[in-house]
Amino acid sequence: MPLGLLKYGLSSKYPARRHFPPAKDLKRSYDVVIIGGGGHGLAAAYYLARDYGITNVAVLDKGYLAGGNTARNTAIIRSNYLTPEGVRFYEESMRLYRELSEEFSYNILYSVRGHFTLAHTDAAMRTSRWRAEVNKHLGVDSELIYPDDIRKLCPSMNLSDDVRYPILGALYHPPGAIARHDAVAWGYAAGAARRGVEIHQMTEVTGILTENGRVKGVETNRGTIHCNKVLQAVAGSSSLVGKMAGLRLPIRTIPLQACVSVPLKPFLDQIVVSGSLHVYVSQSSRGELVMGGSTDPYALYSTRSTLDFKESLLGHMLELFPFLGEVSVLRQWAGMTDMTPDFSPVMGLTPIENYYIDSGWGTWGFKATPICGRTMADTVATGVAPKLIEPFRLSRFDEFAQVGEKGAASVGH
Ligand code: PYC
Repeated sequence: MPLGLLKYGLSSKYPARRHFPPAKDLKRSYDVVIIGGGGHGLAAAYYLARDYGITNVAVLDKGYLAGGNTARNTAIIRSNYLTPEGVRFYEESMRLYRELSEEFSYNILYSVRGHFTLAHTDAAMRTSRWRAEVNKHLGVDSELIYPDDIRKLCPSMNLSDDVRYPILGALYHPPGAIARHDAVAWGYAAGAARRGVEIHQMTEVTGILTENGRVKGVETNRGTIHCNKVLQAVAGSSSLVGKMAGLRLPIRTIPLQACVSVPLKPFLDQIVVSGSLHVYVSQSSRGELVMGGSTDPYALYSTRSTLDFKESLLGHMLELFPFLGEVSVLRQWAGMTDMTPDFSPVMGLTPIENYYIDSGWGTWGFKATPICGRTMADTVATGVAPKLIEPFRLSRFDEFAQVGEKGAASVGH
């Protein structure tokens, strides 16, 4: 061990820098309780403190900070959605993402890569063209390109016709990016904590207290907390927590698995998605291939890894990159995705007064982190959902006003 490091470790003059203040005792009341210490909950706490000066806030998490879907996603950021509502929303999220490293003074490793959604069928070409037109109309950089263009941008991809599903074209989205997911959560957590927000890990909400249709507090494994307002931001457990408040949400929870390879020399700049082959992949700055495919074929509250998933994903990976045959998988894991019938989130007010919801993130919650934080903070502070998230209101399912976004999924379903 280098002597300097040893001296640093043993010296009381150079205490290690803390990212977060030490945990405080849980108080008996707060202005706002946020259930869920993942990216979305932490971002909402950050913007509540920064933009509204609301700092008497407790963020509660039943596990450790950002250890749920924030830790388990594949960190893809894009705004090439299908519906105008989705495109506007994710485009604003990307704008905020680009400023985050500077805003936090903390590098979130935002890396612009370009994003391909490959089309292997005429139907997929039609959807790509449709998405490209909606994107361009709203100022988002996206276009339909053909195999010769793909070859120039990504020479390592197998574009031969001699495969099961030849590539006919792709929706190309140059601003598509990746970022370090835990740095995003830590940046928000540190910024919120610095402003006075309390973050309580290992604090599980076991009940929601309501009176006359209004939220009054939460029960936890560490006692009762009274509060004026509650925001639920618990991807993977939305229906379970919603049920404690008496809400029946239109959500099914389905596992989504992913894996990484051992580190390889850089060969893949872009993010590549193929709906027909059930693959998405990018190469991290460490050289690992970060890969995923389809959701599991059943609803389940589980984060187990399966051989089925790995076998089918890697078979499909080899169709795109046959030279990877000898590469080993380093890690595999799963998250739980809360799917809505229209593949759009559920955000905003609920029938319970002062109880707000950020849920239904399905397979695309990470890229929405900054804009969810901003808009949910606005909603909690003012009691009114901003226009940008109006289309995602819970009541749309009673009003036949769904926002059908399945055509923009990267993940097979
Ligand atoms: O929405 O881009 C996406 C995505 C990729 C992997 C999971 N979701």
